[in-house]
Amino acid sequence: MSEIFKGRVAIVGMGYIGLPTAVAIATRGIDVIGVDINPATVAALSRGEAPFVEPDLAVGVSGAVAMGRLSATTEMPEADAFIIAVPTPFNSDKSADLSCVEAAASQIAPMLRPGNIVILESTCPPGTTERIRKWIADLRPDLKTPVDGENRADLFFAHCPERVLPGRIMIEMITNDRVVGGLTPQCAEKAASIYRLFAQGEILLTDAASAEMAKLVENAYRDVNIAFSNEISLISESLHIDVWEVIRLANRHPRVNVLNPGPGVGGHCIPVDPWFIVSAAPELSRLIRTAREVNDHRPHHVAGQVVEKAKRFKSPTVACLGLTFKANVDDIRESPAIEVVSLIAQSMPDLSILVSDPYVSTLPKLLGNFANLHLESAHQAVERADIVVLLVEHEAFKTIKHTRLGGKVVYDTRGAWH
Ligand code: SAJ
Repeated sequence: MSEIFKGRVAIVGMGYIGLPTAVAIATRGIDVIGVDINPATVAALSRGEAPFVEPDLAVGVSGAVAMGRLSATTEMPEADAFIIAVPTPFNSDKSADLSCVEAAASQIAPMLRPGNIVILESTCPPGTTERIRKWIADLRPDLKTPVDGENRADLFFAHCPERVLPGRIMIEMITNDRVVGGLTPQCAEKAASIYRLFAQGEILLTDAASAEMAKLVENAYRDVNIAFSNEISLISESLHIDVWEVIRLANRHPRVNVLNPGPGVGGHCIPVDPWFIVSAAPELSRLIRTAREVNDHRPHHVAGQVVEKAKRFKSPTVACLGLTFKANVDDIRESPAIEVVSLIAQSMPDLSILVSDPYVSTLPKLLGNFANLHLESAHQAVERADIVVLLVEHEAFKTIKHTRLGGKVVYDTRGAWH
């Protein structure tokens, strides 16, 4: 029979993954302590408030805190299970920066007692769960860790990669299948007992390295497919063929599903994770590397197109709609839209640029220093613009009436008005 988890869970990192996971577990009647280095995050959670926007998260946080199941702290507590959900960006050479993971492991180490489990949710290169075991084994020689698949140990280690889509996190957290990779089968089974508390999808047990690689493959798969559509867009543009029409037709084939071209690939996952595969096997990752390069080039191409269009006017005003990394979220991390706007502003200092995003109330740092750039309401920006560039297909923009765009040059990088 499957083990049922009882005990207390500490989740390290109260971000886009850690906090929704905390809510999902706390709502099942388990005590969860959220740990974060940011005192403002901890203060917001302690008041029962979510520190960022994600559908249904705010109500989940206030409910879990009011029930007394979810609390937050900057200090590592004692617990039965520790889930690490901290950022894993890349270094300048595109290798993974595991400093936050290592810091979390070293803070968890002194709190560990026999029977505890440490679960890594952050996306990491293959072998990281084993590295965590080693870091902790060095700090706690008094506790036996599972070496070489040996089952008898005091501590358990697993990798359970998150795979929820921003904008649908609270739903996908519950409904997605879940990959649970243990350093030993016992580790996997123990980790699964936690995910079974809330996951309605299937729990797929495996080893830690396969789980680590599967997660990277998921995001690289998406990146390669978006690169394909971005390349089709470039080619269609050069042949004066409407790419949206091409994709619409091609996708009527029963085994074809071309994704949407756009101004580039953003967020903290897809532009980052494929590099972990490339740096693990540089000689063998030609397609994955090229896809990254194709997608990274997109903002430059889109900005170049806008500049070309602007040159046709005497003193043009350009409205750039959308700053977040994708539609209907407030997340601006690695946003290609911001890069596009910044590239345009740099190339044409005399151009008047009006930017608008219903999820962004102050100009992001990268855009703060351009004298020719202002944040505006979408209504005002469109009204005053000669050129309207749609960078993010927020619902609020999709409903802009076509008549309001009449007489303007429209560059819809997302095909939302097609
Ligand atoms: N994008 C396109 N064209 C498309 C689809 C997306 O240009 O057809 C762009 C988006 O605008 C955005 C970027 O790609 O800038 C990434 O967006 P996304 O919606 O594809 O993915 P994320 O980054 O929000 O979430 C991904 C998801 N991974 C996969 O779909 C394989 C999610 O399930 C992961 O949990 C998440 O990464 C993560 O945290 O790793």
